[in-house]
Amino acid sequence: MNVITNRMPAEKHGTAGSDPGLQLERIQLREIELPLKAPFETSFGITSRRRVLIVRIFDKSGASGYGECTAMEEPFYNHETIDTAWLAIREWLAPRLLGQSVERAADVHARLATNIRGHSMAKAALEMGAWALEAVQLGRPLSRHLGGDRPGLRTAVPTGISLGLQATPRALVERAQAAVAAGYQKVKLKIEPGRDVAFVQAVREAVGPDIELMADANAAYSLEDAAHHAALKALDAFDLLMLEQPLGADELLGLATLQAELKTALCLDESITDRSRAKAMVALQSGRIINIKPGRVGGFTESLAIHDLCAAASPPVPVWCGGMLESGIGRAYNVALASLPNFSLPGDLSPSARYWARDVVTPEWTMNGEGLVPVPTTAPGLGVEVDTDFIDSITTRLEVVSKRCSGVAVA
Ligand code: OSB
Ligand code: MG
Repeated sequence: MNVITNRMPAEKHGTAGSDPGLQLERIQLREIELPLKAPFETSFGITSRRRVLIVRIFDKSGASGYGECTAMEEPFYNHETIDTAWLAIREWLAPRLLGQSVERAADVHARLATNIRGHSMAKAALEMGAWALEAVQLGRPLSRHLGGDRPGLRTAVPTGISLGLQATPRALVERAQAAVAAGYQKVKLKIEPGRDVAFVQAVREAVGPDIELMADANAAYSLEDAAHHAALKALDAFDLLMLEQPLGADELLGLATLQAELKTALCLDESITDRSRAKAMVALQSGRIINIKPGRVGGFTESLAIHDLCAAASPPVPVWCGGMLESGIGRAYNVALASLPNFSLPGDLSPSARYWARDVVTPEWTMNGEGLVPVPTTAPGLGVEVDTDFIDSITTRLEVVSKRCSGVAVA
């Protein structure tokens, strides 16, 4: 059997008495099960309950930061799953951090990315947990720790809603009207071949021309299929704010062809796996807007890089923060990220009550009648408390990886 010793990034040697860094000691992995209030259907499948991987990173003093892995149960949105993420964290990623001299949360991405390919959602769970822990150590709210001294940080973030596929245009229209009445600033409609033009048309006619409407195909169309191509072109008539990920994640050239044919801006989600893909989108004109999901791109450091390169592009590329049906823990990261200034379009940041009978944080995430979600700007760390009794009661798997050894416990 060949055993390859993986090269780790070079250690940074501080001088005696210098900053001791994060001092990461122990990582707890926990799987919880949360039933959705209503099933959520996209072109790749139906989700009725979430199995969510929550990580908790402890430092030497016992302070901790939570992180949420956005990988789903099956490799339908992307190739990762909760189980591949669990394996990657335990076997390859946690050993890169525990007992190692990690100075800053901003260094964690490079430490996890060097010579370990892929597994971005697994990396992101740890990386964002490290940012949260560092925010706790410094006594700062996560959003302000992340935003630093950038001008224009938001105190509330505008949100839209992502509506799953429905059986009939009528059912979709009812949900869209309810969303508009609730104050959501944008309505996103999931589409797939066969449930597209008539559905979008019905909603546009029902809500009128002033509502920000968009569609998300989750990569379900191919330009090689004439009927698909015709449907995508027909969507151009409905004055959509954007059309999200019509083609496959790797189809940057096909997306550029399609973008040249449409008035509607294309927005990329699955395609943007890191900053180099964002640069390629801009250079190839494969889209004009980016949905940043910090989990998909490996965490906050990469999200900040994409945010900044989009702001510096000419013309600037607007970005917004997507969602992955996160629990209230993951939502804290998305809300903090969306408080950055170039998040100029409403995100998919619905309040807790849209997804869950009971969320895992207190207070739960709320939205006001203008579609605004308040950003916690005073309490250190996430700005919400994790309801530990509740997450204990819905935990189905627990494992601790520590500096010296790893142990398994089943709740
Ligand atoms: O493509 O944006 C997507 C949910 C799961 C997987 C992919 C997507 C979505 C959503 C839901 O659209 C957004 C939300 O969390 O409300
Ligand atoms: Mg999407």
